[in-house]
Amino acid sequence: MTNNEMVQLAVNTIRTLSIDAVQAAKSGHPGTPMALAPLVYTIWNRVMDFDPQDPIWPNRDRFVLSNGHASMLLWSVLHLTKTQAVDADYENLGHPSVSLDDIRRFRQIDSRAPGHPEYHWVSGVETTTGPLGQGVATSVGMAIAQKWLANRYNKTGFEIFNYNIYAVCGDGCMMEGIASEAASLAGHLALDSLCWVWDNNHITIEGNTNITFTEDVAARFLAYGWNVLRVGDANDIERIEHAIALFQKTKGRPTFIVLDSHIGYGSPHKQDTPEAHGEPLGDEEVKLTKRDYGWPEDAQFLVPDGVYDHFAAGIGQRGAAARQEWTNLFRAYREEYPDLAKEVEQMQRRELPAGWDRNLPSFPADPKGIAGREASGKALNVLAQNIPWLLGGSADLGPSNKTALTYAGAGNFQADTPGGKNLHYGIREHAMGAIVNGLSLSKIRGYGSTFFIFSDYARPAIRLSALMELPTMFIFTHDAMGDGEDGPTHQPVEHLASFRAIPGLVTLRPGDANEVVEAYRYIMQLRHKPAVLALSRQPLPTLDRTKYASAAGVAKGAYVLADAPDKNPELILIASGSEVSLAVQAHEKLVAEGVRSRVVSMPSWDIFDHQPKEYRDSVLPPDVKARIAIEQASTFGWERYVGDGGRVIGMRTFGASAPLKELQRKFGFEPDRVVATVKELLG
Ligand SMILES: Cc1ncc(C[n+]2csc(CCOP(=O)(O)OP(=O)(O)O)c2C)c(N)n1
Ligand SMILES: [Mg+2]
Repeated sequence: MTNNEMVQLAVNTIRTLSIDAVQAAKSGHPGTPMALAPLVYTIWNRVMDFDPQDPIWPNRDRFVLSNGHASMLLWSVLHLTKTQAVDADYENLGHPSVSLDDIRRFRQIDSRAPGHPEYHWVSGVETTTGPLGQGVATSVGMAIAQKWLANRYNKTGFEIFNYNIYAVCGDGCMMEGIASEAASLAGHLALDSLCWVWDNNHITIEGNTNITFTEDVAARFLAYGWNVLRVGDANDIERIEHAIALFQKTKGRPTFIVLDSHIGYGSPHKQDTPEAHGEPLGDEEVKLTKRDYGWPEDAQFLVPDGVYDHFAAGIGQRGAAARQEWTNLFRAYREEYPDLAKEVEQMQRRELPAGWDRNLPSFPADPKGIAGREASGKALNVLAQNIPWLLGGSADLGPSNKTALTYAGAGNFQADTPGGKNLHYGIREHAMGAIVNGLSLSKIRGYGSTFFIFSDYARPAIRLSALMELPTMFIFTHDAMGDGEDGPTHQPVEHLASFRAIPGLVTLRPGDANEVVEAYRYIMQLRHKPAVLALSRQPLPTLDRTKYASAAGVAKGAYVLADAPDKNPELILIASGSEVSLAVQAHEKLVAEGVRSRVVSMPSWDIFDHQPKEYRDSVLPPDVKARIAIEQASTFGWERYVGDGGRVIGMRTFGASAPLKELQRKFGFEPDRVVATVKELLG
């Protein structure tokens, strides 16, 4: 067999595994794997420095399949390269990530070949994709990380981080706004380790793209400042390789490759049709297609002799050599730069450096107090100095969010200053969310920030953070009616409820400056969970912690802040954020009137729900039924804590444009109103 024949055999193995898997599952997307098999073959077997024996080696090239519906492309190459499985503790499990059996059970329960690529479920998947556009946007975060890591850790003679990021995407990704946001920023930042390949097949689900998508995509990317290349035939492996070689030589710009392809390539009746996108070909068509490929018509899940060896001789050997070379380099690096080497190692395992929480502020009691966002800025500036790889920024609201790192040397991340720790995402919240994910997937402790109301624009990426179990951080300020005169367009109502509904996401709404600090202390120790912080715009009284309980209770999600004199309450006021001090004010009045009241500060439902029952019952004794929750947000969900007999003082409508004081009066967030509700409740 000639080498060309071997290459064709390998490409057709990817195609037929994809076809057979979709056919067996009776669902899935065969057409794009059939078209892009040569591309993925080329990137994996000829280009990428990726060692299948160690899929988490830090300087590996990254591959992102943004058109995640074509997941069979990934399952095929992960299988054919015998990529190994690793667990959440980064241990190699000594067996393949995707077995042929997994592929036979494509899209079935527990198979490591699920419908779409899932990070954390299948080793070798660099990011979860499926929601179109997320993958390419995440790849921009990976490319920012590459620049930052190279700047900090590379030294003369020690290129510790010089990897490239390859992202493959389809028309859907190109249509989604998030991709435009991310591409615009990538061009501005001159991210030349980034290469996107657009599968220009003119087909989406509803038909030919002449019904929806007729813009000049290449011109758009030229305008973004990208290096734009075109390969006119997706089957031309030499041209693909050549285009990628041009990418590798291009400095100062990311590269965009337009790849003209035929969806369902080789299928006599389905090629170039929308049916090839998301339906099995059907038994007859499968046979005809295999005949076209010169494949045995009745063979299923066939990996012909020599194909595994062919991948072992390509990516296998190249990846192993690259990793070995890097490992030797890193050993020498550790001798010369032990501190930096230690950082790299800690970061890889998502550990914190010694002394990460030293100098965190503690705020004295102060009735005038300090805004949540102000306290956050102080804590963040301390943490960013203690944790070198903690970095991030805001979507153009830094001065309001107080996320700017202002200490000497923090710097701005720009094309010519890639060591800066202040990222400027621009007004691109959705891309920001994905970029934070990309940073985190690169083991940087990344954060993003905007007003809480605009978290809506980032939610799909935050949801993926939770699905991927990434320790990302989203710092949202102007968390409630504090935005006052800006009115209902700027006042979040349903946002807390919606974040609380995302599985695995930690939502925290601290009640005063010391709770803000404790929230950060908690979040920084998370290794596999994202966190959302909702912080006040306006000053909140700093509670006297000699009189009330310590803010360290934040780590339990909810805690008894102020209690009835005999610790035997007849009434419980539960509050978060700006309503904690309101509850305390009402509590003081009630206690003075002889009501046995307790105040529970509840910054996080999620954390509280994970405490042992004993603790939960000690905070909210089951026999105390008179409970009132107070929160300047949708009342949705509070029944679970106040029960049938309780009340919720919250929002049942949108807010309004007025000074905060008037809004507090209009919507009932005043001590007297709380007291009146208590009296009504206690009869
Ligand atoms: C955000 C988002 N919207 C909609 C979908 C549903 N969807 C999956 S694939 C697809 C069509 C994608 O067309 P294209 O990217 O051109 O992929 P091709 O069929 O060419 O592979 C759609 C609408 C999705 N996965 N994500
Ligand atoms: Mg398409």
